[in-house]
Amino acid sequence: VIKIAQVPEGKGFEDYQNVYNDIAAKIEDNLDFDGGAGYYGQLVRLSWHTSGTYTKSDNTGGSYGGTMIYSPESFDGENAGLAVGRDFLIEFKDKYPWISRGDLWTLGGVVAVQESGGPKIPWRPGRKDIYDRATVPEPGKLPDASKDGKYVRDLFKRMGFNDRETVALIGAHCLGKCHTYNSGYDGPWGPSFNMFTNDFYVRLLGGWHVKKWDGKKQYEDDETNSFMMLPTDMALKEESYFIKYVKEYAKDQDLFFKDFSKAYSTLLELGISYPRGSKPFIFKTVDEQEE
Ligand code: CCH
Repeated sequence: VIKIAQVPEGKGFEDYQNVYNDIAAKIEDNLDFDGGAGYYGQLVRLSWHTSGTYTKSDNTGGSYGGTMIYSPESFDGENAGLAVGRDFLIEFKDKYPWISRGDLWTLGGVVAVQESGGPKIPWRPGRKDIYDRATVPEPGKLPDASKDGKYVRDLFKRMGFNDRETVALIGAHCLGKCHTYNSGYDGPWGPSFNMFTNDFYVRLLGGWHVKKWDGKKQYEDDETNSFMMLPTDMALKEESYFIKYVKEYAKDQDLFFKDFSKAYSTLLELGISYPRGSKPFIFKTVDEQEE
């Protein structure tokens, strides 16, 4: 499958900045959502799950076709709860009918990262809605949080990411929460779950024990018993090929921001062919536009 970026006729930076601003305003109007997490985590997870089905070896999956509304991808257990993010964004598909689902869902993630205090995420438009069921990825492409480090390493390698990029991407767990009704896991990774920071790595290096409960195996922090880590998060600390990056990012938020920006930008574009020399957009935050 060749997935060539095609920007709708006559659309440019300002048009997409307008969509960005509308999404940002709606996030701002709903800061109380999910116990104060807002929509940041939900939108970043949506952008990642629409992109993370990618397989480099056969160029299948990825964000291009906006296929998550179709079965079996829509029923993938790992996508449980993401209709919330898709529904949040759908009014912008009505207001801006020229935007594709893939562009809207990935742009939502960019807005969420930037507006919660994260780095600038270079982003390019041109994904096209695909109605062909043959292009809808099968479940099993997105990670299962009960697994170990080798599994995480192999899964991200399937998308074309190295160990450094893998660790950088999972730092997005600074945002949002786990919900028993979605995944069986419960709680936020830390107290600042509506702010994009390097806090995930700082906390991961602290003390953790297995949570005593009836639910799935997860970890809770020794200090307060109120924050969580998934088994796959803990694996970043257990494996020598991952922990060096955890330590670097815990020490140096600027480095994390730089590496996250590059890897996340790449994630959102996996499998898409862009015209030679096409320049990504760097959107202004709401704050920058008010200055
Ligand atoms: Fe994640 N993530 N993620 N994750 N994730 C969950 C929630 C979020 C894994 C498992 C889970 C990335 C990598 C991994 C977010 C962003 C990213 C949940 C809870 C599970 C389980 C879902 C629920 O219950 O609602 C596993 C396993 C991996 C890799 O090993 C990557 C990469 C990213 C982004 C770049 C965000 C944000 C959330 C919070 C969602 C919310 O609703 O607040």
